[in-house]
Amino acid sequence: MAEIILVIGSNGQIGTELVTELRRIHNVNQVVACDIRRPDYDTKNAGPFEFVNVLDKENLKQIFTKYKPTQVYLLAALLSATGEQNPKLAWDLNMNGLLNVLDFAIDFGTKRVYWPSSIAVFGPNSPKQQTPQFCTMDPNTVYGISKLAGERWCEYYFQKYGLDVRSIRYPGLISWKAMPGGGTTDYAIHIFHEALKKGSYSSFLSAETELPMMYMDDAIRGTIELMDAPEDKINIRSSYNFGGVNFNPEDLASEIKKHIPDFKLNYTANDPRQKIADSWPKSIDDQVAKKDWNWQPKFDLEKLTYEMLRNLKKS
Ligand code: AKB
Repeated sequence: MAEIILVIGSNGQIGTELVTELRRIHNVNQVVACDIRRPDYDTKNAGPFEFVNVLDKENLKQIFTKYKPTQVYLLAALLSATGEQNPKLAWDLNMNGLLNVLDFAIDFGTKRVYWPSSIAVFGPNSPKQQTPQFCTMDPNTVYGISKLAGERWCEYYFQKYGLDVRSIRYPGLISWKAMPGGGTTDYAIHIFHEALKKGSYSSFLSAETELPMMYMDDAIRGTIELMDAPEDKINIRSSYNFGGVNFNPEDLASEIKKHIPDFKLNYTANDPRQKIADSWPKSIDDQVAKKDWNWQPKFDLEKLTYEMLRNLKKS
């Protein structure tokens, strides 16, 4: 049976690249981009596009009725920093959006659902180094709380209804095609834009704030590899730890200086995102993903920096 794939939240940082890659792998018309905003490309040439608001059940039902998707990727969410500015909306979108999609996936016989979790599920009492798959989890942002609750719902729907839901705990994702949307790790993208434009950047995270990060090409490849893995290999139905590269703003600046020797990094004090970053892991132990579905990142800090600067210069 031909796959019909819905990508909900298709205009965001991940959606933009995931839709392109899925359309490269499948027939363009098998991948339906869905978002509350019109994309800024010509939808007629690019493939099907639908307006979808995951909180509007009637709208969602119409889309499921029209396409009867075999796979759904649900990416629509409010991230850690914007979530703190509007906690109730973040909870509503991140939680009820997920439950609506899980329910329609069951009603319409969708084979497989992907939903991203995040390193934000960990908190101040989680181990900071090589944070394991299973450990204390006490997230203190509404985003982290919603992701942890969402993980439990995913596992519940798998166990109770047999729905094949798969998930990854993304670290900060570094990309050049679309801007990030209000996360704590966004400094690691802004720094490249400002380095090329102004030769300097003022980081809202302090010099020693080390966080798990990943180049978008790795994240997209890993996501599709997880979705393509045989069902009997998937032992985690909450969400998989997923490791790429770990660095702090100073490490990143040193790497950028190899290409832009005069680059200057300054720091802005007292940004609320610092407290969020301080509660997150510095590195992730992803041996379960490696064992279950052969996860292997390809981009280290050197390669990621080279690719970001090279692509941003061209764009
Ligand atoms: C954020 O910073 O909120 C996201 C994430 C790590 O999930 N990039």
